[in-house]
Amino acid sequence: MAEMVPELGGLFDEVIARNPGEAEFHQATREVFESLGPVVAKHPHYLDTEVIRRLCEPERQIIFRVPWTDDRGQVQINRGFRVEFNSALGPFKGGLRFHPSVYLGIVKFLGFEQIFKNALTGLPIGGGKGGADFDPKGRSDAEVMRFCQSFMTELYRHIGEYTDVPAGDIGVGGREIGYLFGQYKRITNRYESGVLTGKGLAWGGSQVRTEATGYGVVFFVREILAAQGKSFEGRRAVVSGSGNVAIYAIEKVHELGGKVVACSDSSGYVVDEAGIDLELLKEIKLRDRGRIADYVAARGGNARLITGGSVWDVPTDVALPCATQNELGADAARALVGNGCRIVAEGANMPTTPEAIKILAAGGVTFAPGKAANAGGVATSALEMQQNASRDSWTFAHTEDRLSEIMGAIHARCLETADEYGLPGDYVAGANIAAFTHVADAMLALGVI
Ligand code: NDP
Ligand code: 2IT
Repeated sequence: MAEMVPELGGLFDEVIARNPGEAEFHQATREVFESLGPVVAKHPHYLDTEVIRRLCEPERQIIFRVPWTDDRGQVQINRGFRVEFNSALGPFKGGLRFHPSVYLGIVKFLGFEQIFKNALTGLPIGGGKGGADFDPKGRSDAEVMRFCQSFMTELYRHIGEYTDVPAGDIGVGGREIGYLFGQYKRITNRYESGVLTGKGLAWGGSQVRTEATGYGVVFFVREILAAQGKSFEGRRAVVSGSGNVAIYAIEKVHELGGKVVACSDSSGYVVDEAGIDLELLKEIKLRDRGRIADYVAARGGNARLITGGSVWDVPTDVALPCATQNELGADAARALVGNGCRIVAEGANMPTTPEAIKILAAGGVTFAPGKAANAGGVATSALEMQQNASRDSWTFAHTEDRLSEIMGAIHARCLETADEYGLPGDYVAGANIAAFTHVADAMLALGVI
């Protein structure tokens, strides 16, 4: 990664001063600022017009109380968030995260990343993110439903198909989107399908949206491999996490002839040299909402559960971090480089620490940042919005073709932009610069608003 140029250093100091204590937001803005040196050198008007300063300030931030009653009759209070970051390219668009670690700094980092990711898709969507510090683990369906209904009872007034369109993220999948959509429909008395994405196929959802983020990351890696004259055939992969993104990344690696030998959850990781048995993993994780230890118990054979250490200690050609932010640090990067890993592509948002990115680069590893590599999920959300707007529904094959084309186009755009700025093969610079210029040009055209 490049160092930040002095003209941007002052702006970055201001971001830190104006947003104290939001470490993840600082990290995400720093990474973009570090890429923008060559852009402001070539096009100083991006500095003169203060468009960068504007971009760092969300258009609107909503924080609200979410009261609900648990199964024992006890009142619970959580905090809900929606950060509507930038709507220059389209309605605010981005997921909702339900996890105990959620606070404003996490939502802002995710919303900021989302602006650039959504711009890279080439589709008309702005950037936003939301969520709550609610922990769905161990909660009954009825508790999750009451929580979602209370959350939407406040959120509904802020969203709409032309305004802001939430979707899933950590802890928010088809079940939660169903309860949220049901409550929105009830309160507004409108069957407004385009207000949320990630809906079920029977009630306005799109084919491939469930699979899209995981499939998209693997399509992106297929492009990287193709650019190097290689393919997935016979290659080993390690995936972190075992949620929505991880499961469908594993599925697509296997379809393309590779073998995923390890995956994880927050309690440990499993090594299965025969290749992860995806049907079993889906039963445990999607149907039973179980733990990775249950996979090892059911699988038998040589599958091993490891509860200390890191999934990145497992030797691999391709590493796909698909769990959470800052899960792949310096030690993990050194282990990957030492074991001959060639490609790291982020399925999660900002899973690789800045120090780890430097170590990977120095070790000759190709690194694909999340805002490019995991854009397939939100891109397919935009395809869901298209289908809702035209009251149509497309086939799986057609939708997957669109996803594959979009990932190919993002890959090409990153490489072309990196070349244009004299940084060949630098996917971080390519993604940040291509996305920034796209959004900033739209903001400038719309005036000072
Ligand atoms: P899920 O909730 O389906 O799965 C999350 C997985 O990551 C689980 O295996 C979970 O383990 C693990 N995990 C979560 N938090 C932690 C933590 N603090 N430490 C260790 N492991 C953790 O979420 P998704 O698969 O949807 O999201 C995964 C990542 O992908 C996130 O970074 C998300 O922002 C990103 N993403 C998601 C998209 C989507 O369409 N869903 C689109 C683009 C990016 P456990 O169950 O033990 O908590
Ligand atoms: O991080 C992401 O891109 C998502 N969680 C998906 C957002 C969306 O609106 O589909």
